[in-house]
Amino acid sequence: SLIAASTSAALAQTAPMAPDIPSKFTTPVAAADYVKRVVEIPMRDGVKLHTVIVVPKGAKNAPILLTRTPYNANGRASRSTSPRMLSILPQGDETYVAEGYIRVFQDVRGKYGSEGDYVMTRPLRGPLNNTKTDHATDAWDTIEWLVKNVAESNGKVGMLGSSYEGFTVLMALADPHPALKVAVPMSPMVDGWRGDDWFHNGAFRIPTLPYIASQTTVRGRGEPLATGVYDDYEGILRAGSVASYAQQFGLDKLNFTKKLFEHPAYDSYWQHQALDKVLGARKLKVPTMTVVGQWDQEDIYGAYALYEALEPQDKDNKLNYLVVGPWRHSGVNYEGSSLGALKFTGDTALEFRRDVLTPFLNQYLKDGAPVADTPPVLSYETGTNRWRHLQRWPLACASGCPSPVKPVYLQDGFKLSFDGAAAAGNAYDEYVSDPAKPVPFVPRPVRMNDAEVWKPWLVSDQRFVSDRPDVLTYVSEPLKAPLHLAGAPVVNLFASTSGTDADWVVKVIDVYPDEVPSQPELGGYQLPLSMDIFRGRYRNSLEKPEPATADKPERYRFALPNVNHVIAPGHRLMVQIQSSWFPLYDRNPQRYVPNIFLAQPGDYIKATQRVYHAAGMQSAIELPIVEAGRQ
Ligand code: PG9
Repeated sequence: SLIAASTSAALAQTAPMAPDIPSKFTTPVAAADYVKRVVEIPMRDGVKLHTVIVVPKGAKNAPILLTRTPYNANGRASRSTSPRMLSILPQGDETYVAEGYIRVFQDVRGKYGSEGDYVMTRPLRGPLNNTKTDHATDAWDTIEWLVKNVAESNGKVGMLGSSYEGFTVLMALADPHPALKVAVPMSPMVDGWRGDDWFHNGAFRIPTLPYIASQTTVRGRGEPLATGVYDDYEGILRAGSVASYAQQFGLDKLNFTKKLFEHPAYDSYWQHQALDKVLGARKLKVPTMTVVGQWDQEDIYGAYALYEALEPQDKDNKLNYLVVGPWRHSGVNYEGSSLGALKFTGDTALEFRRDVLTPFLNQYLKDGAPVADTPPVLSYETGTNRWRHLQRWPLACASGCPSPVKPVYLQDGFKLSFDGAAAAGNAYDEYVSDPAKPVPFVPRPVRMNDAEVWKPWLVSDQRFVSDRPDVLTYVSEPLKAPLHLAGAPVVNLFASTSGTDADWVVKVIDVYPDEVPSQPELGGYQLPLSMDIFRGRYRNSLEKPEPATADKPERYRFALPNVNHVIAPGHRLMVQIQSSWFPLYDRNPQRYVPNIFLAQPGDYIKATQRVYHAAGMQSAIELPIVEAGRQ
């Protein structure tokens, strides 16, 4: 036949042994709907920063959205190899990219394609930085270059990004270029000691160490630690201390590890870097929408602290906005219809990006765009699962909020009650905290690299520890009416230790009814609403630690993370208390040593902890309860 003849003719022209890899080959590409330019932008000190600019084809007078990253600008702008701009950019960009934005990613100084030295979360020029450059100047110089050199731009720039990329947004706000018209820091790192990435209230977060390995061993992406132990609980415990774990992988030789080990307390090194304080003391000129997830497992502290610090400058509600979704860390940029066992009323992250974020960006960046209807605070109220448009945050606090706080007291018999009179019975409950058997933060085996465990861990069912002998569990009667919490619970603990230092982990939990017909696996679920750790040595001063006196009850007072949740009737309120949370946090040796990073094996001792519920020593959690009708 004709086909057979032409096939064999064609075959005959290609010798069987003709090499199959040509010396040169270019794959024909379908016409892309964008143009990608890669440029090296010079900073004021001559250092060039590697920058990827993606322009929609045919764009004119288009606004620019800039993200400054330590995570590889080339990679951030090539999610796939598609001819479509929406497909090559990150999933979270989709809603606004569809509106014709120019998208720019830039490697920060010293990372990936950029020249210069990398300094982890480089401090602003000032007491900790005596050079002429920082992230504020680098953002300034970059924006200056972009508006002058990107011919398709309308001269207006917005910055957005999550986590470290949110931190670089805040840095640009320290001295913003006049073309920077809007800023959206998402899950930003604000204070590495108080409650974001490195420490929480002085307790060290061990995942910092592999992060240091991935970020500071090489200019590109470092190798994961080859631990050789499947269960990180076992591997980290066996090392004996954080210092010896770091030594095992040579991380003690890296400067950022040294800086951490030299600054265990909240000294001037940390205070000067706290961006809520730094930015609160400067004039806020750029409309800023700070975004965070209620269950942000990496940066749960900073967004609220920043909002609070900036709010006094925004009497007219025109500059300082807060958005809280039912999300994990950076969850705003992904699919948001569920988190762990929790299911919401649709893709909450997409709803926010489409209905609130995009109109907000458009208002400030697109020529002639309408004013967006942006509420001062947008918060997803979990439990009832509804977005709430609010005038302020929080709704309940010790003073100056629509509702006051209301203490719930720990009572004898492991009860919780709003009645503050100490019930007859034991003056305290006690447990033995053994550093050789720390309480795990998720069920073992603990795989710190398992993203499926890490991302939703802040909503994980707490039943796996509630009956451990070293966890105190207090629970209320089933609620008769809904209980709406909207703010930060404050722990007010009267407690003693037989050692000379102790950690206190406190959890506020919503206990589901015995059966939940609509989602049976939630029957009896212990849903953490707000939980954190406090290193006892800092009870009187975060800067100057002090040993505890063995067996003497003392007051430990600290705020837990913010929550906006309604506990439904029939559910019960629970509080759990324990003295370790491993291996997310390093163990407190429980014998006071000046620097826990340098603790020796013999310093780790068992201690008997007592939590008091006696007259004059009534341990309580001050709850931000919204009184009916007071929003
Ligand atoms: N949480 C990460 C981080 C932020 C800032 C400093 C260091 C780490 C992040 O996700 O980028």
